[in-house]
Amino acid sequence: MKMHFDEKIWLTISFGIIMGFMLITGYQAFALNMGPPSHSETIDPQKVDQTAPFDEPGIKQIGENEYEVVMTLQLFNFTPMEIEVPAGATVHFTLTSKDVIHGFQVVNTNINAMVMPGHIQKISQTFDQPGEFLVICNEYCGAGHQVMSTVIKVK
Ligand SMILES: [Cu+2]
Repeated sequence: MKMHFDEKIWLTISFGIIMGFMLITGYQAFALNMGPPSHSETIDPQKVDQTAPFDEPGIKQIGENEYEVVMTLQLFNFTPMEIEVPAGATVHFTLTSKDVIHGFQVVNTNINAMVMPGHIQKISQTFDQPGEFLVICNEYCGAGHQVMSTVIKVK
């Protein structure tokens, strides 16, 4: 196969860029231990009900207009079912799954997280506007996936 000299140069540069990215990503992942934040805390998925804080899922006020929501996701619902916070509240979600991979997406916010069994997912959000925010599971998790939803009420 005959190849132009220009083509060889571009192929070499492209290959070099790809290798560079792979080396940088590999160095960050393995040498600097920079994984996704959800990987920093793990839990035994068989013992979620016995492990704090998931032994008491619910909503807790932790500051002036600041709340912590400890939530478990399971086929096919969210626990707690009802979340109600005042407008302007900052909510820190601590999530884990009791069975398979679920999604935690809050419509009209930037929250869109994958919730995996064995891992603790943390995500914070300030709800400035009152309203009802639909929460859906956006990872296909089984036959009842389409009914897996709840609502966050901001009053
Ligand atoms: Cu689900």
